Amino acid sequence: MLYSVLAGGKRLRPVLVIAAAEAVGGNRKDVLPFAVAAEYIHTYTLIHDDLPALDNDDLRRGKPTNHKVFGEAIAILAGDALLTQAFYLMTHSGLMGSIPPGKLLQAAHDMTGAIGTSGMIGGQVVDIESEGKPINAETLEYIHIHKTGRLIKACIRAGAILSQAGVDQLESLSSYGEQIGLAFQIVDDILDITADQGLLGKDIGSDAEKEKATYPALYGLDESKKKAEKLVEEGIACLKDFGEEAEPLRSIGRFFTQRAF
Ligand code: GRG
Repeated sequence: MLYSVLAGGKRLRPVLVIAAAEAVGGNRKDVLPFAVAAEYIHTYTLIHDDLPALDNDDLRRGKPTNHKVFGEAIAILAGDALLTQAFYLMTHSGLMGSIPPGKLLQAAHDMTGAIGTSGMIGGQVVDIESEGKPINAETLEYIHIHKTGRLIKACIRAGAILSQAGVDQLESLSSYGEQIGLAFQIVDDILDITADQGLLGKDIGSDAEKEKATYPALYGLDESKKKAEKLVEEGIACLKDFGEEAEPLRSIGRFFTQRAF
């Protein structure tokens, strides 16, 4: 568990929890355990996604994948344990004493929906079942929104919910999260083709090798880039009623399309 969590990574999901909390007047210290839980959930998906039965990748966060170092059995258990530990943290009212328990429950419940069968796992299942098959734009969008976008959106919603965002604020932040979440996976597809492997820290070219459903495969690189940029623009526009306090969210959105890793 420590090996994969401490291997590095951009920490985007916990940063989004914190940035969303601060955008609605919350405090980063108050939401920190929940933010850590988001990173645990994300790291679990990476460990499992890299397993031989799934993507069978050798490199992650610039290091050999978890199963390459510890074997498959321990990698499976490390992922399971990170997911379990995430729920331990998300519901830990002792560590988040300033947050009303009802808000903790709401954010944890929301997160559960985002990463379960009708969220991330659902997207991952359709992704696996689509390998090597021609798919349409609608199915591709479903895969990307669910396997990647839902967790990103849930992190933003969690920061806002825990910091007692108003209904309109939560609505705007959710829309922002939907747009940038989809953009993030489109850019991930692009980087699998164009990135420098050393900088990216994971295997490149693996999507094409596995005949994965990707935006570049369906639309080409240029059109995919345009789509991601448009989504980020639209996402940032959802923050129009926020002031300076949402500037980190706007910058993160821009980073999603400008990133090289
Ligand atoms: C349940 C067997 C089983 C497997 C689960 C849920 C799952 C596997 C996979 C989720 C889908 C997934 C891994 C999507 C990829 C999301 C993505 C783009 C990850 C890379 O995120 P970055 O770039 O990574 O933020 P770092 O390393 O920077 O944190």
